[in-house]
Amino acid sequence: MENLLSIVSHFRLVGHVQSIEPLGSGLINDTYRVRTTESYPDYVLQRINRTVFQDVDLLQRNIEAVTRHIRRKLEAGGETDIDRRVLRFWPAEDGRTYWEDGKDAWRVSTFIPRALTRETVNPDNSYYAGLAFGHFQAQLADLSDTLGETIPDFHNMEFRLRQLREAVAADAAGRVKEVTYYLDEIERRAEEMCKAEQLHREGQLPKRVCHCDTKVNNMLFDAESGEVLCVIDLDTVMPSFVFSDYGDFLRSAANTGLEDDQNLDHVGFNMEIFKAFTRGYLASASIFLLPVETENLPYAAALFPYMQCVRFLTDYLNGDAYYKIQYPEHNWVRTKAQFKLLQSVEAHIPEMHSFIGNLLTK
Ligand code: GN1
Ligand code: MG
Repeated sequence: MENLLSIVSHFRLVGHVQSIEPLGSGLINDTYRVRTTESYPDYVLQRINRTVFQDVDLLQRNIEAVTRHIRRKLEAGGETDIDRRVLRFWPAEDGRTYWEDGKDAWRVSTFIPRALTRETVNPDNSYYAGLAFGHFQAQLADLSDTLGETIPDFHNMEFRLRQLREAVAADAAGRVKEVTYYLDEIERRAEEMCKAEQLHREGQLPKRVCHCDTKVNNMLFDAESGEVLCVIDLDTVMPSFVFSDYGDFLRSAANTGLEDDQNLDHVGFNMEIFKAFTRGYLASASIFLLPVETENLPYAAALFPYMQCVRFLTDYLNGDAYYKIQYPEHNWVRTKAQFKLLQSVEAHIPEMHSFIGNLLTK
């Protein structure tokens, strides 16, 4: 606490800090809520994980470009609740939007009041989430700043498979022998799952500015109306395929179980959430989506549980170097839960195609 207070003192904030407490459930950064005395805004303080985000300057420049662009659009559109619809980062004493204490990098944004995050959603919330992500991609479609890749090849499936194969070859934690069934299942799907990279190389599939971490707890819902106010966790906003945002939301929101459910009977793909989200997403995104993008939305729904399964398994084999874990087998449990979700998604693919086809011909 002492230490956190001294970090906050390096930012040019208004108000008097009263207390600092942990916030949220992210797997990468450490997040705190900074409470101030009444009538001043509260803040969110974050320690940026430097092992994951090696170029903090590029990261914050991306975020500044994105929030500036969205803020301008909101202003031009006459929006009155701007400070709840886009994040605001505060300058440190040297004017940059982050501060380094010699070891870690820190940043501060305004805490958005009367909002909540969710770990699960119902069809109504998902419809709003779909609208919000389609809208987010549309808002950023004319961003003139070129964004850097804050994590190179972040959602590149070919790259993620290479990382897995390297982890298998190294077998650093001696765990490969336990996981061979899953390795076979992953390899069997590898070519199909790399379809996006292939389509991109053929010049058929564009990259657009995407959020790239649209899991359900990365958005803020208005506590009263239930609408999505804004998306948070902007570290991975970068050029990618639209599949990233569509697929990662469904991976987390349409899962009937937890991302790390120990009981695989709980895990499955909820088609009601899928339908509501897809209706929302297409309502705001179909104006810019190409046929190759809409046709492949069911593929995107499968790609993200698959990719997450590969990433969790890779981390498990590497001895848990990347994701925060709560117990030694945690990444293994996550791997199995994501694979179960993938199987359930696969079973629904024809139904997804016909649902989307019907929506588009209406
Ligand atoms: C991480 O930071 P957080 O918890 O929102 C990860 C995502 C994964 C997710 C799995 C930078 O997101 O890519 O999908 O965990 N973020 C990064 O829960 O790797
Ligand atoms: Mg998060």
